[in-house]
Amino acid sequence: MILKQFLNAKRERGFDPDLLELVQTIADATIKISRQLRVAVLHGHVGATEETNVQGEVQKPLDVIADNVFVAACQTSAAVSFAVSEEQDNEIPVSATGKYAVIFDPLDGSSNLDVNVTVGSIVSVIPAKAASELLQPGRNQVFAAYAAYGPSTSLVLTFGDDVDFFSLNADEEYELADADVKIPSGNAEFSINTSRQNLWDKPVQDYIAASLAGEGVYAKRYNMRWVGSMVADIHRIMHRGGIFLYPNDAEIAKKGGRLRLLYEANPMGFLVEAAGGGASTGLVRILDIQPKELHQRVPVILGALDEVEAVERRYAEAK
Ligand code: FBP
Ligand code: AFP
Repeated sequence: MILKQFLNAKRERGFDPDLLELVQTIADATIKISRQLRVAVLHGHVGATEETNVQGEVQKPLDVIADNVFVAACQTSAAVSFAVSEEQDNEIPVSATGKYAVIFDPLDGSSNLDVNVTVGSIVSVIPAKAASELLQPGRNQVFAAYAAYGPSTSLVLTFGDDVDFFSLNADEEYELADADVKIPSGNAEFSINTSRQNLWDKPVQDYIAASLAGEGVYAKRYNMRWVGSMVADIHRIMHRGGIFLYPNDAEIAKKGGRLRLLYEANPMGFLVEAAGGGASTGLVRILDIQPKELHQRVPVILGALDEVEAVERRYAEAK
């Protein structure tokens, strides 16, 4: 089944046709980005630009290209009220009659681009007609997705009910590869940047130490994986379980965390919860956080529910 047919079936089940059309537009934008990524080296689109974004991060040419693709896609849809991007300081007004805000990280993990390692796009859609409605808790999302640009291009999406995996076929159509995906339990594997170990909150240090000692949730010695692209790490966890952490630590605490709430933690949290997993800061459920600003950062702990709950228990015991 291709995406168009999948969305038609949703239409027959009463989903909002405007939202479904928007989802097709978002999917088409990710196909355009995957085409650009395929030839980026040949077109000299790797390396850095002279520009920095609102986060003070140096932009890669492909950050800018992917951002332009997403913004242009949003501008073709009358259903979109505002576009909010990691790469733009402020929201971009789109249509005065629009009813959905599209919030996105156009190219996640872009430090991987120069070395041809998986990167992604992350998208969140919330009902919002006015700029004053953009700061909503993640539980209000009506759609979230990521595209993983790796050996193949995957689109993983949810309307909050189930999670479905699509894969880009030879005709450049997204084809359903796996329906109603659930994060499996039992995979003794964690994903965390261990170079920050001395900085992590004590509950995270204790949790990882226990996992390495064979005293974690599954009582066996844990394996470690860190791609440096959240999309790639979460995509692996969606398939085979485990846990991803970008926790609070002594250095990033003053910023609130490393990853961004609106276009990284919320959409990934929405997908992971819909796949039966957990999404937490260690102290609170990510999807319940009331955002205060568009580019707010939060600690992020995502993955198999039993693992995420084990980290939360350590935070609760440390109080
Ligand atoms: P960007 O939004 O700047 O791409 O940063 C997000 C991210 O790349 C995540 O995808 C990834 O998990 C993390 O940063 C990697 O961080 P680190 O540089 O500490 O390995
Ligand atoms: P294979 O030969 O089974 O593919 O393993 C090689 C390899 O995946 C290599 O590419 C990695 O660096 C290494 O194994 C990872 O090993 P760990 O599973 O011990 O991290």
